[in-house]
Amino acid sequence: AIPAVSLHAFRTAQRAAPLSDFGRELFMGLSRGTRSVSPKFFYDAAGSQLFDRICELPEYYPTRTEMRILTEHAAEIAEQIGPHAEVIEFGAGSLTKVRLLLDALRSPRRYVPIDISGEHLGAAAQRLRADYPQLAVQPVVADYTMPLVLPARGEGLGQRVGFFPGSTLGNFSPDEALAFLQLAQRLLRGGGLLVGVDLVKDPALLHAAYNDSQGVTAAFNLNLLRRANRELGTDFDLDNFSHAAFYNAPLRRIEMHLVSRRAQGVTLDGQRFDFEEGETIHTENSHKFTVDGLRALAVKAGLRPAAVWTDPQRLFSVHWLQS
Ligand code: AVI
Repeated sequence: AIPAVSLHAFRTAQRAAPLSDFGRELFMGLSRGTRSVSPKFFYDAAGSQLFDRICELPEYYPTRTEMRILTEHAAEIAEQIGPHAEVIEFGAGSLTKVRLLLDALRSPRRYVPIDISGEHLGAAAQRLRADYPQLAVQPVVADYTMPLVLPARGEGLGQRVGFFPGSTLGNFSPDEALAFLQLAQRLLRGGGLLVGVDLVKDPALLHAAYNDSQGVTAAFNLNLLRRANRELGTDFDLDNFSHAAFYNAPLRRIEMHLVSRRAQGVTLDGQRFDFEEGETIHTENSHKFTVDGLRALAVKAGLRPAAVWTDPQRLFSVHWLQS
């Protein structure tokens, strides 16, 4: 058992400890008139598991649809990319998706997953090495929205291919999306970017995808408060906030919010933040694109749209943008 005195010292030290990135960003986000926090903080261990469950939900069509596109058009994608490719994945998310790409390509030589979490990366790399013994797997721990250094090119490598599936691009603001594409353009010169983005569609389908009947998306959204309570010592009462997701048609995006169900106060780092009933914390934007809109954005970033694949219902799109 921990003696009471050291427990007290631990708590005091914890209170005095400087806030983490999450703490700082939440503090600033709660201090603004319109309260918000970046969706990047959804993905602690529990949040990542909830996101994996979202991808399996009957209403959440993007994952399934993108995987079908990658499978059905594997030969054409491989044709565009050519042999001996070097695949750079932005965010070491779904090994399932990169496997589809690696299986489609002719003798890919190197796979470089970039992710901010080294822990996640190491395990992912190990599993892939076991299954693709001919592939050099060289993870890079970095924030891929910042300029970064990739392993030197070396002999015998084909095109350098960026892989950015899942419509993660849609979680950026339009300015951030452009900045990311510009960064990718510089990094991938002589090769290209294979990017998957969700398409504008019947709002009812979008609404269902972000308000699933099992409540997994609601749990994913609320987990942000659970994480804050655990990591930052906040006192959010999870029963007093609810999940809200709706399509903002003029801005072509799903917005996710956490809505205060009544007037209440929450404390972070010694500061009290008051909420009125109905006041929200804006937790995510998920932008939806048209095929032409994405291609125009790519051109603005200096990329050349070379091919696009969609499903028959045009729910989702995968673009090959040459650099
Ligand atoms: C990761 N990202 C593309 C997902 C999306 O659809 O915007 C995150 C998500 N949010 C709610 N459901 C899924």
